[in-house]
Amino acid sequence: MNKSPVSADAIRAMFASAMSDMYQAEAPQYRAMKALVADVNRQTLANDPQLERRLAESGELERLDVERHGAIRVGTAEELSTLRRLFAIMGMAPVGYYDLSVAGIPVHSTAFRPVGESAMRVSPFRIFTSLLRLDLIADAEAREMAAKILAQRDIFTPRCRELINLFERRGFDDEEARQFVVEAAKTFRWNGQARVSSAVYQKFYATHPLLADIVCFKGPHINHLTLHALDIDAAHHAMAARSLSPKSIVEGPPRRRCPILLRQTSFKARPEPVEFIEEDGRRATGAHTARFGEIEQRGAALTAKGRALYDRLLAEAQASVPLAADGANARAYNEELGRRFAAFHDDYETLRREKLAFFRYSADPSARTGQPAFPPSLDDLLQTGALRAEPILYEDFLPVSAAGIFRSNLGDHDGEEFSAGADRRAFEAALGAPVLDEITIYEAAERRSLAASLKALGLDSVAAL
Ligand code: OOG
Ligand code: NI
Repeated sequence: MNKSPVSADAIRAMFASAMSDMYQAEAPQYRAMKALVADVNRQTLANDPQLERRLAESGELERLDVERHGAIRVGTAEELSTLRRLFAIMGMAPVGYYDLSVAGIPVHSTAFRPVGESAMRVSPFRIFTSLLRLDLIADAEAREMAAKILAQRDIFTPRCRELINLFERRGFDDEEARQFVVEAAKTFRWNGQARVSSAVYQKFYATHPLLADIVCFKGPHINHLTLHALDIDAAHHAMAARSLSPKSIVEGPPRRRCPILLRQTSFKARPEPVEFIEEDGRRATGAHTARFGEIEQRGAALTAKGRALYDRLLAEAQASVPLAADGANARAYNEELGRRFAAFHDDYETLRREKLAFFRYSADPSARTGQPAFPPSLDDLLQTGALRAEPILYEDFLPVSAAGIFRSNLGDHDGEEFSAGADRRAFEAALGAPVLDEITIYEAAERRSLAASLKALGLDSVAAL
């Protein structure tokens, strides 16, 4: 019996807030970015009273400043599966499988996130979680050393493990829920004391910078938190103006009237002091570059058909104007992206009709005038205003964008080509559970909203669905 008087959603909200406080204290750059994003959001609202009204009505205004996601990277199956149990307590389930090997990054990932509109409204916090793929590391010596070092660490506090077990047996009381949030957050804190010598760090770093980041420390430090920018292009410019050294581009689709999927950008990680334990027991100081801050802006979730079109247009833009490593041709890239995406309809009605995006339907029974045809078609009902369709927001991630975010924080390491491809089965075996399929979630939300709306209108089905 779960005796928890504290809901999973409430625990997640507390956890998100604890992570925000912790990261702001640890990373002053992030604190500066948070202030900047709040400024730019305020400015955007001041210029657009209609937007402000809409956000106020939906309750979105009050939570504008809360973090939307964070990211961590772990080294072993045991770490990943324990995280699954930890995040389940906060109502976060693994959604999506992201293969980053195609971009020369030796990890695969999922996002632990709330599922369902009301959960999302209470707290939209997600954790993008990557698992190291030692099978992609060619250097056998580095691979074996990494496996050995990882096997010797426990990233969770003993109390955190106790609380996870306790919750699974009988749920939490208020005090236990509060303690759990504190202990869970400790898993992701920064620890500048490496567990290895500078020579070992260097060896891993030369093999792949991510290997050094994942293996050399006591735990999977949170590497960024992400805020919602109402106008991501404005916030991106403002970062540069306040010398937060942003990435050269905003990842994802171009700016549009009807936003789709996810646009995101970040300021780049800076070197931070760390301490190594040398072979002779002495301490040596060095630096490690890992932690940054990110902003995001979300749009409509796409159907498989819409997503295929998105993937194709993006790949075409990237092939015809490859972005230089230093971003010097960012303007040309953005222009090309805009040109390519002219082929992606930019009005919701066409996106809906062409089944490129998912929509949430709602009913207004008072708007049903007459009955032109029976059963009426979906279009009839939308035209009379008896039905309304709003795009469903995309709550997941994009592997190409994620790779771009990873890459901007890996120094000048050249991405290599891995011959082995995605390995979802191995990821799920490590996780100890299947990942949920995001398209299925959006499809179900659309179908449920339509069924409920038709019921409210006294119709069982509509013609020509
Ligand atoms: C994760 C990068 C991916 C996103 O927003 O796409 C990500 C990482 O650097 O560990 O967070
Ligand atoms: Ni991110």
